[in-house]
Amino acid sequence: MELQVAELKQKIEDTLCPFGFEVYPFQVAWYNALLPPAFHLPLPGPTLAFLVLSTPAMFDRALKPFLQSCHLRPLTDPVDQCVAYHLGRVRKNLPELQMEVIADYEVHPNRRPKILAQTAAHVAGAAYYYQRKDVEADPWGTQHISGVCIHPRYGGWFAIRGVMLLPGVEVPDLPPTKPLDCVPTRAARITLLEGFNFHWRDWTYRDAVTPQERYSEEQKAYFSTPPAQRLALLGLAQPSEDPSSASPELPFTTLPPKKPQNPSRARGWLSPSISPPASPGP
Ligand code: B12
Repeated sequence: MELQVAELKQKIEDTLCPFGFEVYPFQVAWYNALLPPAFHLPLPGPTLAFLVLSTPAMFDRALKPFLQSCHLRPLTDPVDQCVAYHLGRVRKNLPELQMEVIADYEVHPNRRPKILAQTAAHVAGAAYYYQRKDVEADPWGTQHISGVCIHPRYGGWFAIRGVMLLPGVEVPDLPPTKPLDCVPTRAARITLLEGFNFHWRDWTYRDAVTPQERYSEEQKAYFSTPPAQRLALLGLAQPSEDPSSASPELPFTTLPPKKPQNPSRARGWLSPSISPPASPGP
């Protein structure tokens, strides 16, 4: 890996890894090469970017302490605020760099996602993105089948939180890292995609590989609980709506929309026949 990238990666990891995040460098060109122009990131191809994901440890190491702190604002999702807070720390620790962060939930006015998180995770080598086209002679006819990323150590027990773009930092010689194909057989890919699309609430698709760590029962309960009752589940009170208690501005390109936040916040531009899940999970 280029020295400059290795140094930057180390600095970002020092800031984020203790809180249950992982980061993976990639070139904007690798991402843009797989997507139609409407999804392109408008930066020169060799621009350095980092994919950020959260592991099961994020819940105890980052989210719970964050919820207990005074940073929480009403109306916006606590997990999104927590991630924003930690990415803001990266920005503070690297003041000399221009940095643009795009979170997984950010959408354009037409509701199209600003970043295709799974494609980014795949090109960054973080987690293999299994799609319908990775199954030969698939059995699903005209059904819509969404793809799913599987992490070699956490299976499906992780979430992609966004990308950090470093405009002006160009790394044309960064070698691409292939994601590990940890679900190599047709049968296992069918089970995985059916689990993700039709039974995701039972969590089983996340065990497509035996994970090093899963979400705790408490974490699963948190994400299975409707957003309005989640803080009570952890024995915490809702934050006051007094604007003076607000945390600093989130460091994203746009502020997150008003809640409830779930993947359906970004689905409006897709086929309206896909019904959103009742409760978002990570
Ligand atoms: C909209 C959305 C939904 C919608 C629609 C789902 C869909 N994929 O169509 C709904 C509400 C149904 C949904 C549900 C869920 N979601 Co959702 N959702 C999203 C969201 C916000 C955008 C996905 C999207 O619109 N993609 C657009 C389509 C067109 O992209 P695409 O299918 O990948 O197509 C592109 C690729 O094929 C690429 N391409 C072409 N050739 C090639 C070749 C290669 C090699 C590669 C890599 C790419 C590539 O080009 C295509 C575009 O032209 C993402 C977060 C994000 N910002 O990406 C989360 C996300 C996909 N959801 C996620 C999850 C976990 C879920 C749920 C389990 C609920 C939950 N949160 O617990 C359920 C699962 C049910 C289901 N059917 O998907 C996770 C998936 C994590 C993972 N391990 O993959 C994501 C990444 C959120 C996150 N922060 O981690 N979701």
